[in-house]
Amino acid sequence: LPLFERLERRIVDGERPGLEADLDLALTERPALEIINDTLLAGMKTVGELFGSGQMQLPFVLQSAEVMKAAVAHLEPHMEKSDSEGKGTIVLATVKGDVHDIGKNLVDIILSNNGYTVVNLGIKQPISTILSAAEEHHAHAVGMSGLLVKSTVIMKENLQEMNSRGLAARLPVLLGGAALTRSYVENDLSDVYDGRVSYARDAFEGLRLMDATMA
Ligand code: B1M
Repeated sequence: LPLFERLERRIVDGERPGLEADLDLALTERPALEIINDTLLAGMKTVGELFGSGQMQLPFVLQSAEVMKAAVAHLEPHMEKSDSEGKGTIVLATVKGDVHDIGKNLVDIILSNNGYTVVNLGIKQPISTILSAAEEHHAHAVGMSGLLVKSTVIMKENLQEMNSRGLAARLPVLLGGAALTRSYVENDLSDVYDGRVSYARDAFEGLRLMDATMA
């Protein structure tokens, strides 16, 4: 297979040996971010479709995710970094009950490379932990990721909790993850939080929204 198809295939097949060599080769032709966005994420999309239609079993999905993570880790040092720093602090977490973190970690990389301090709490984080971290780090925003449909319900509860703690005036919220839709966030979730709630389709929209929030 040609290089970029082979790389995409590696994600789908969860094939790690030789990954780094292929990525190094790919880097001579395309920037790191383009490799992630156009090639690796296309592979993850196929994994999702195969899994969703019952053609792929969970252990293989896990292998694909591990190859994806290794690929991103290998590419990260090659990503463009802006000179700006100190643009603000965001606490980032995957919500309670949800283990998916590839997207969240991409958001971390993109924001960190573009001048933000990111406090990445990891997966399965209850709102109490997220809010303690936000207070401790004087965060300017909270970012929540979730890929399961049940995570959208958790996000709603989290926003209600934030509202009842009176955080709306000072803590804007950024939401993302495959289970969400723009209309669910903008219509249903915005209603439960008196502060700013924004939906980011991908990590770059997350960056644009953070820039807009901090402006
Ligand atoms: Co899971 N899984 N999974 N899974 N998994 C999904 C989400 C699913 C859609 C697959 C499917 O059925 N087609 C489905 C959810 C269905 C539903 O809820 N209705 C599903 C399921 C069912 C499950 C389990 C329940 C399976 C089981 O155990 N029977 C289980 C859940 C465990 C749990 O969470 N409690 C499970 C487990 C796993 C693995 C552990 C095997 C693995 C995760 C490994 C890991 O993350 N470390 C996994 C994977 C890999 C997937 C799919 C195939 C791929 C997810 C991914 O990494 N995509 C996924 C299929 C899909 O999403 N369609 C699926 C790439 C990633 C870059 O995309 O995270 O969406 P994403 O991030 C994007 C944007 O959404 C956005 O930016 C990124 C791009 O730039 N974004 C943000 C994300 N977060 C953001 C936050 C922001 C801003 C933007 O600001 C804060």
